[in-house]
Amino acid sequence: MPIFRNAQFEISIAKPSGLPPSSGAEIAFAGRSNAGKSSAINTLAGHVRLAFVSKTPGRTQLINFFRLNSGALLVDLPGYGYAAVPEKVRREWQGLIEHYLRQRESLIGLVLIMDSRHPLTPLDRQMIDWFAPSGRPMHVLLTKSDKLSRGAASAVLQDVRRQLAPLGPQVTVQLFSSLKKSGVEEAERVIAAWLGLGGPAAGDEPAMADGANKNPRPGE
Ligand SMILES: Nc1nc2c(ncn2[C@@H]2O[C@H](COP(=O)(O)OP(=O)(O)O)[C@@H](O)[C@H]2O)c(=O)[nH]1
Ligand SMILES: [Mg+2]
Repeated sequence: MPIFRNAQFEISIAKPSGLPPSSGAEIAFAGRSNAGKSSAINTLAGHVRLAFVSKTPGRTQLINFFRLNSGALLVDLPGYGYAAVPEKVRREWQGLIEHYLRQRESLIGLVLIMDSRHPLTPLDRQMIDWFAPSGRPMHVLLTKSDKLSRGAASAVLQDVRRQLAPLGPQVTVQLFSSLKKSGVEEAERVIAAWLGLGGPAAGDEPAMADGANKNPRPGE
């Protein structure tokens, strides 16, 4: 389900006070600078430059909101961990991200982007610590998986799953590559389910089926 197709830019904010009213579901994307967050957003959106892909990491200091077809918002959080940023600026970004992850009522799920070659850095752990207490779902994209052999990628996947297992089943992890466009459907399935767009859940099936049209396939 191409839930991110035709996403439209809505607003950028630099301070918590600029946040639009909390209404409708928001899915946030977070990650270290250069982890591949903008590329992943663009890959999911099927868009070349929805989120700016830069060779100069750490430029995005804003929270950018994009409106999805379903009405939900995709929220692109500023990349963190870029060493060359002055301490004062870094504290401001972190304050903004922390405020958003801890306080935002309409935030229904977090997509955390990590470079599969350097997963779970201390700052990634910090994001997880801010967000996980909400009990809301988090999906980790281990991106740039094309840079690892199959065996190495699968070992990283197992290791990150094991390390995050104590957080519970609402935390899920997958491999992703924006270069190879791999992992797109898996990510879409997980996020569509958060938005209630994953098709009828088992419990929603009509109690009485009349035999015809018992398992209608969408699009037929
Ligand atoms: N090989 C490979 N390179 C990637 C992938 N995703 C991003 N990159 C590269 O990594 C760098 C940082 O990507 P970007 O999306 O700007 O990262 P951001 O700072 O997290 O938004 C760029 O040079 C991208 O071309 C991927 O899946 N595979
Ligand atoms: Mg970026």
